Amino acid sequence: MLFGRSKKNPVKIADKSVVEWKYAACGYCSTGCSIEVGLNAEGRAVSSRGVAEADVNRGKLCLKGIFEHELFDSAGRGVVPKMREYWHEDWQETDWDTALDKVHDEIRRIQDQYGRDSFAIISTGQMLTEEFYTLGKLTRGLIGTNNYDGNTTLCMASAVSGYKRSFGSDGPPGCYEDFEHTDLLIAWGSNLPEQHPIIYWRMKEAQEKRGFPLIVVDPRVTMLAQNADIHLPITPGTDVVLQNAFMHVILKEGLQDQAYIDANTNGFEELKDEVEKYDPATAAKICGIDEDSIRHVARRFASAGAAMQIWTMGINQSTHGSDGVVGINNLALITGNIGKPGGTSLSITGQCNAMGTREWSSCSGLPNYRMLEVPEHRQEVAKFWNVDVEFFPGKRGMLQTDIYHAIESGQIKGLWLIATNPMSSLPNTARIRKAMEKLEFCVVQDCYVDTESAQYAHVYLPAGTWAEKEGVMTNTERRISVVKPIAAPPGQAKPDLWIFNRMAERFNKDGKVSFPERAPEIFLEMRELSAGRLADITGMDHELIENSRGIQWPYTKEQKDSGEPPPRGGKRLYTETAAFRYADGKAKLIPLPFIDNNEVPDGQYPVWLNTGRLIEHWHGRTKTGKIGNNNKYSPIPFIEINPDLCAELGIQRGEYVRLVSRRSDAIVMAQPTGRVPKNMVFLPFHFHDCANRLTLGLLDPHSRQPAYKQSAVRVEKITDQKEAACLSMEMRKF
Ligand SMILES: Nc1nc2c(c(=O)[nH]1)N[C@H]1C(S)=C(S)[C@@H](COP(=O)(O)OP(=O)(O)OC[C@H]3O[C@@H](n4cnc5c(=O)[nH]c(N)nc54)[C@H](O)[C@@H]3O)O[C@H]1N2
Ligand SMILES: Nc1nc2c(c(=O)[nH]1)N[C@H]1C(S)=C(S)[C@@H](COP(=O)(O)OP(=O)(O)OC[C@H]3O[C@@H](n4cnc5c(=O)[nH]c(N)nc54)[C@H](O)[C@@H]3O)O[C@H]1N2
Ligand code: SF4
Ligand SMILES: [Mo]
Repeated sequence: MLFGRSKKNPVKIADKSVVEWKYAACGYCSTGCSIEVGLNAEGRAVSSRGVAEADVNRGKLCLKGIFEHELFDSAGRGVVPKMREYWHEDWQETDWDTALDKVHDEIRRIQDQYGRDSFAIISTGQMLTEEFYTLGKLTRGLIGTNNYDGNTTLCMASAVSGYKRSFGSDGPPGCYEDFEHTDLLIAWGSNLPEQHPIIYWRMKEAQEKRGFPLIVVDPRVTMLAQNADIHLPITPGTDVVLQNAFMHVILKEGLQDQAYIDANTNGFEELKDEVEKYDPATAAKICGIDEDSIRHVARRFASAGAAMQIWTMGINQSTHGSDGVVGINNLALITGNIGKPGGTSLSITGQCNAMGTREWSSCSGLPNYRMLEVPEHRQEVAKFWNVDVEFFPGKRGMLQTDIYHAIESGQIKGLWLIATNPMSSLPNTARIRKAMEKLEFCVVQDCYVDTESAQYAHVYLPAGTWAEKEGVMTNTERRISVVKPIAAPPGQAKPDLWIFNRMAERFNKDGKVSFPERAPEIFLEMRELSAGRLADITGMDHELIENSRGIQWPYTKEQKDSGEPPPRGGKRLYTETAAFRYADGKAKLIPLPFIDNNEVPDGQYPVWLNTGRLIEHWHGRTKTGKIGNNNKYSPIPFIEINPDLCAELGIQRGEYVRLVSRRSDAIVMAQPTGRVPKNMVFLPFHFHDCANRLTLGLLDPHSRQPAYKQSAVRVEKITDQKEAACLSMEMRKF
């Protein structure tokens, strides 16, 4: 017998026989990495690699980007339009004209019968910006429903609302380069190494060079918390209390930047009165962080030369999500940490183009942060699009989470879902299921045909995805990158832009409104509309963006003409020279009284249910569930559970357990770990019909975003493990 390494085959890297590399930006998360996809002699995509000269990722990619080319021919892709009379019938294949005519006719039938707003449209953060802009023009300018929103309400709505309340406008003020200038970083509810691996790499590299302290606020010991100098394991849902306590210490000890406050903000006295109530001893009892740590972190934050805060869903997905964002902004403002290198409040965005939809989709208003409520904005856009200004609604309609309630109550009768899968991603899916069953007409436009939501559709439109399309995306730091077509959509599937343009023809019979066919032309149209706006892109075009491997907005014609190559665009907003977006140019300090309105653990449901993500999977796994190298890491729904709780309940590692909430139950595998405290389980929400059976999802009053991370459950031991394994198979789908 042969033993030892010398007898083993040497490791060989497979030769993929790449003959050509094609450029795109990654279509998963909002980091915005530049990718090159390798094609073999037959033109098949066989490999992906990071682009070395791209400023964002500098040659790196994470586990999702590296296998992204496998999406093109993955299982479950939709290849032909389908129709049926009732959602529970079998599908009939059809042609595009028939399917699109049906959608047009049903939209108009429902609007004629029940009123314009009885048909709702819900889109996404995962299309290209020109697609968002075109859908916005079609919806606001021709279809005319005001119940038009995106899945970003589940994701970034609290950040948007918090930025608007503090600064007078949405738009993240910082950039990744700030890591290279900061003296201290607080990360609130953000697991950067798993959810934004390349931003994490940028942060870690800067930290290794400069040695700034990293403070992580998260109830779990996440991968980021493991690497932190100080980990503050906060009681779920109480971040606002900790923020108020930090400010209490800063103001009591006179550590604020009074000159900055006086010159740039309103509302200081009101804020001071409110935070007076949050002395560390009182706050500690609510937020679970001891007094000394509160004092210590507050002092270090206020005395750092430049201090930076980032956050993600641990803040946004809460009943005080918008307040949590305002609290972060308050802290930044009272210490003068906005708009300066290393001093910023940077929301880490979620989906690849969640920013593009905020800027251009018209979901919350009109293009480029214009508002339906502002007469000049309405006039400008109506004239530009050649539509009647009175056709625009006077104010924003329902948000996604409210649209489902309106379907339940019969106010909304028809729904067009575009690149979002609410049956997997909305809270309390039993309620969503009932709503979907009530729809008179539902059309699902998705690159996969096997989504949970397509079960309830009357028409299915097969879409292209990612680099089967052409257009731009904006990342977390406002950097616009271009995606170029690398593969053709499979079968008869079509790019979303093509679908919107064909739909527009049906609503635009007299040709009054123009719908350019190609993304580079649409970009030029958007560019015109951006002149003088916050997201000014008048200096950009597709070619310049590609050659620069991404440009940050604002990047104006004047900047371009002044010609400093290569163009970098605007690194920061609200710098010394650029005012806040309120009329007087000042930011608002807003007092944040804390109201504890969450579902909290009790005798019957004694354990916090915290839900979130894993590095290898993407949301409902329509994509990563089909890619072996991603799916193999965690094909089975599982919970992180504390070993002490396992011991108390007699649960062994790898056994299936039942989680029960007031809504429903789910079968998951137990993975004991010290990452969660004894009174919490963490459940990744990637698995079919699993996490969101359990969640309550109370809504934030400002942003209407659900509190996905704070529900109460009970963990039950299961004696028949075989049956449990079969039940859990259902949740593994794909
Ligand atoms: N691999 C991968 N990457 C992704 C995604 C994906 O599906 N897979 N999705 C993308 C999208 S759309 C988004 S929005 C981002 C999300 O990125 P993240 O927000 O970083 O990810 P999550 O796991 O949802 O939640 C982050 C943390 O919030 C913590 N948390 C829970 N409750 C609280 C609380 O009350 N306070 C605080 N401070 N923290 C709390 C959780 O313990 C968790 O560790 O990731 C993006 N990147
Ligand atoms: N419990 C719990 N639930 C959550 C969260 C949580 O942390 N916990 N997080 C929430 C957050 S932050 C988010 S962002 C949402 C995400 O919620 P969803 O938007 O429902 O999630 P995805 O699974 O990414 O759905 C995107 C759909 O678009 C399709 N698609 C992808 N690319 C394209 C394309 O180019 N064109 C078309 N037409 N279709 C495409 C995909 O196949 C998929 O079906 O989930 C939310 N739900
Ligand atoms: S970090 Fe995000 S953008 Fe970069 S390769 Fe990974 S998934 Fe793609
Ligand atoms: Mo998200």
